[in-house]
Amino acid sequence: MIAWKSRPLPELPGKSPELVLFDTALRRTVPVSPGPEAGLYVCGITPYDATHMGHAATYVAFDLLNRQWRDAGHTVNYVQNVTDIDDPLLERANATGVDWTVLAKEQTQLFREDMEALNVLAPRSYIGAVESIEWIVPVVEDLLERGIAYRVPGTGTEPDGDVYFSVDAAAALDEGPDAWWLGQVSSLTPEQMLPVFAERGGDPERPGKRNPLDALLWRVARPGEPQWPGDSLGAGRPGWHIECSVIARRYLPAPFDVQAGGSDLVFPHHEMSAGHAFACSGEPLARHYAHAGMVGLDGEKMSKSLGNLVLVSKLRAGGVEPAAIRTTLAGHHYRSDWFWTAEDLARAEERIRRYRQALPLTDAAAAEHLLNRFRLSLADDLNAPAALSAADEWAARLLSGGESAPAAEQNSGADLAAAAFDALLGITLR
Ligand code: 5CA
Ligand code: ZN
Repeated sequence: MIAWKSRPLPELPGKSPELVLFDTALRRTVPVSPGPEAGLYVCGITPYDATHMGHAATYVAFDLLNRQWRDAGHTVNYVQNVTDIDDPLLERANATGVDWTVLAKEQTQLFREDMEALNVLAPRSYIGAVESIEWIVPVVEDLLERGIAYRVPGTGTEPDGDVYFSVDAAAALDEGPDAWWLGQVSSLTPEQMLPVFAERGGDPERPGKRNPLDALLWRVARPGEPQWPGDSLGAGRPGWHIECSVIARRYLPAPFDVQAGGSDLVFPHHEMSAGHAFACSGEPLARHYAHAGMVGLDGEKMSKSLGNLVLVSKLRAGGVEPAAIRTTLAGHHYRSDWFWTAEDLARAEERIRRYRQALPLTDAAAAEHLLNRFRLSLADDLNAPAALSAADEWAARLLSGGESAPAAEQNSGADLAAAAFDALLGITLR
């Protein structure tokens, strides 16, 4: 698929220190030490109601990671998928009488426009589930041959032949330091996993499964559902976790540096994607797992299924500046759960107004100090709220009067400060 367009990244003098990041699987902050090229996979949208503020928060969070890495001197191989075939997309298409391919195309396009407006750097590879089916089929065939996957017999309501991933067979493969076990990413016990699995696309009650937590790899064709050739699997369509696992392994080295998404993906999605990858290759999928907190509205998680959405495109159409949306998001630590409010947006608009007023007043030394504080804050687990606090102090000092630098210096200071906001926080002040 075609991604969106990145805006040019302003150049900054010097560079960021190496990043320390909270790793979900290890449950602590760890130094992340990529090679010259860092690898990042962020789970993309299921395109049926894009882009709400929760999506925006997650993609902006990992855009900070992308920017931090680049400023620390790495190139970044950033990969993102689009789940352009899955049950929720088909359900929405059926409920609204829209062709599912049209719905997916429209919503993916809207998402691209929102990402571009929010100054999110584009992935190098932007890959749809549909275009990955031909790579998924041989992987599932291989897992079947090796006894790590199995076919489930039909019932009165379900046809014969859906293929499931055996979590027990995968966990028994190897006990080496790189081995996968059920709970490696989420640290949940099987008892804790069951209700979450049922809530997030799993089917623990499906008769014929060896373990209720086994995940769907291939769903054989049902009448009226889209289907693709599956060679020995029979026609059908892929499960969700194998999609990201196969795309990530195809476009990134093994293991790559960070697998990311919202915290609703920790289990089962990232747990199973990691399990699939290890079962296929004997290597871990990723070195680190990072997750953004959930954004809610009016006391509930913002979600397409609940319909309590604040859409980026609606705000933009209503005249809200994308930089103000980014500043609102940056005001919350990426790992915290929080609720979107209009007051918060208004505070961000006020912040930007002050930053813009302060910009022509800054001298080079104040701008360098600000850049340094941005770098230290972001290298410390992407602490954007701390970066904004530094910006608030910078603006307050300049706006309270007193110092004003000579004209020539003012310009270079303003250029540097504006470049720091843009390159590190993605906030465009001018
Ligand atoms: N296509 C799958 C991932 S492979 C998916 O989860 N799609 S999604 O459209 O539901 O979500 C897209 C991204 O936004 C995911 O990373 C998800 O974790 C994140 N996300 C969804 N809802 C929220 C929310 N309320 N707050 C923060 N992030 C969210
Ligand atoms: Zn995913």
